[in-house]
Amino acid sequence: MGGEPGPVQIVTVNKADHSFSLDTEALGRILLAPEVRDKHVVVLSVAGAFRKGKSFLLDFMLRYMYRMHGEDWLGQEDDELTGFSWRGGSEPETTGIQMWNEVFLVEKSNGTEVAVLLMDTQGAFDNQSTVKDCATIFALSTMTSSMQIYNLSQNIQEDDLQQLQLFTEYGRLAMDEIFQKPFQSLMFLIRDWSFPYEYKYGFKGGQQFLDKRLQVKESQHQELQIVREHIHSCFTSISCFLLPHPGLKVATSPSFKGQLCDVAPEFKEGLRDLVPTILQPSALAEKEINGNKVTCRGLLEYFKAYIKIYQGEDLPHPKSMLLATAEANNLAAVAAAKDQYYRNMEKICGGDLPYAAPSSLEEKHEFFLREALRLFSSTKKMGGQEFCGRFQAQLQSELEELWESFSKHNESKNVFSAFRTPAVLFVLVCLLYVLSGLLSFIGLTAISFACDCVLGLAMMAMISWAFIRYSGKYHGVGTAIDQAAGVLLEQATMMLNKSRASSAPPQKKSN
Ligand SMILES: Nc1nc2c(ncn2[C@@H]2O[C@H](COP(=O)(O)OP(=O)(O)OP(=O)(O)O)[C@@H](O)[C@H]2O)c(=O)[nH]1
Ligand SMILES: [Mg+2]
Repeated sequence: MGGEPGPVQIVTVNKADHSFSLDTEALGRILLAPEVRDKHVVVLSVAGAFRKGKSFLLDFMLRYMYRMHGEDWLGQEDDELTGFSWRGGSEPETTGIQMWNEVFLVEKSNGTEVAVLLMDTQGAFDNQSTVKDCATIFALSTMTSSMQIYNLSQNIQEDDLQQLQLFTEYGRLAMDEIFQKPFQSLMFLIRDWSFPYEYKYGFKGGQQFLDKRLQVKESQHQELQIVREHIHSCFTSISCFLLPHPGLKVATSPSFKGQLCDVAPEFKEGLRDLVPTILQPSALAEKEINGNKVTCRGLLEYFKAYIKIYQGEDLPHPKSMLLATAEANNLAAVAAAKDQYYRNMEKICGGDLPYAAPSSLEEKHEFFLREALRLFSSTKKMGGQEFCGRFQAQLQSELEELWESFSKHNESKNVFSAFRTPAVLFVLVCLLYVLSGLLSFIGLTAISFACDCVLGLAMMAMISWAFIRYSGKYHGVGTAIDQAAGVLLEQATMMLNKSRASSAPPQKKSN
């Protein structure tokens, strides 16, 4: 592999436009090294809210991987803790997704060697990331890992489960072929567990606690049931570990560098239980996608494919709860108002009803439009004035569109307008016939012949028009004939109006 062991940034989040990029080359250097590329891969990832000790924990996992066979893998009392970068303070540290550049080859009890990768992720819900950023990081790391450690502080809150539901759903969207369950193992890791008298530290207490929290009961509200069922349906196995508080030095001291002497003994006990349980050879589960074990080489391809999906525009954008709810409220209000307008208009000029006078129809349209807008503004909606204003504008334009189609439909019911084209053509044929007769009578045979030709054309147009109306074919030609007849009629009425105006007696000028 070459180079110093250390974390490598494989996925970067662009702070300016919130886009994602995968460093294929860096990832390739890790995954395509000759000794590992064809080995089945085990990927452990830690994800969760920012500033909760994810990187800190991973560094103990690294210690275990490096000194697996040594008795005291946890290290010397005054060793500084190094590896994935971690620190105190309130500002976020890890960004995007990082991977340890050393792949650990571990022999399982059946003699096969697997490649173990450790992955650190950007903390969710910091002040710089959108919901989409957090969902993408979480989804990507869950999709590519064989064990996702969901790092939580103190308890499993309902909103933690809701976030998990949102993020896993976002992951599931990107995977098109899903047989069985889309993801593998999920481990809830509860930091600073403060109620060992209710549920003991470790896996056993964790499991009991988790069973209680994820229990689906008939008596529960459907919303709570759906979240739990969703989580159960996403992962093949779900576990939980309750980790004690590491002591005040770890949590609050700015000079703390990770020395074990400053770490509370029960936390160290917790690590001695947790880390080997998930990293010992027999516990390592290879990454599987659609039931097939994935090699390091394969994992690179999956990373490339998944990131491409998240870079594209096909997936819906996950939004904050308020924004999503406000949008749903407003859309529902738009739909209700539109529905009311539609039903009202249907009653006056719908499908089978006869032709209505355009002026009275327009009056009714204006009345119902006002009613619909009133319904929209009187419906209680979230999101504030400006946000709702956008939906009101959308409603208005949709109602205008509906009005246009209603008025066109009404127009088409007018018998006179339906027979306008053949009537115009028929009158034209008659006039030309008479004119041609007159012209040939006074000896202007050439002009009379021209008249006959136009007459022939008009007759052909008439026959074509009838055929098109009957067969429904050649729509374009039909429209052209209609338009030509329209123009003729317009010109003729204009000429008539003019001649009427010029023959009328001049009006008296008023003083
Ligand atoms: N209370 C408490 N603090 C811890 C625990 N483990 C580590 N810390 C402290 O939490 C702080 C943050 O640790 P990091 O490992 O950098 O946290 P992180 O979750 O990786 O943070 P981001 O990368 O910013 O998301 C450090 O000061 C650690 O000493 C723990 O179990 N409980
Ligand atoms: Mg971190």
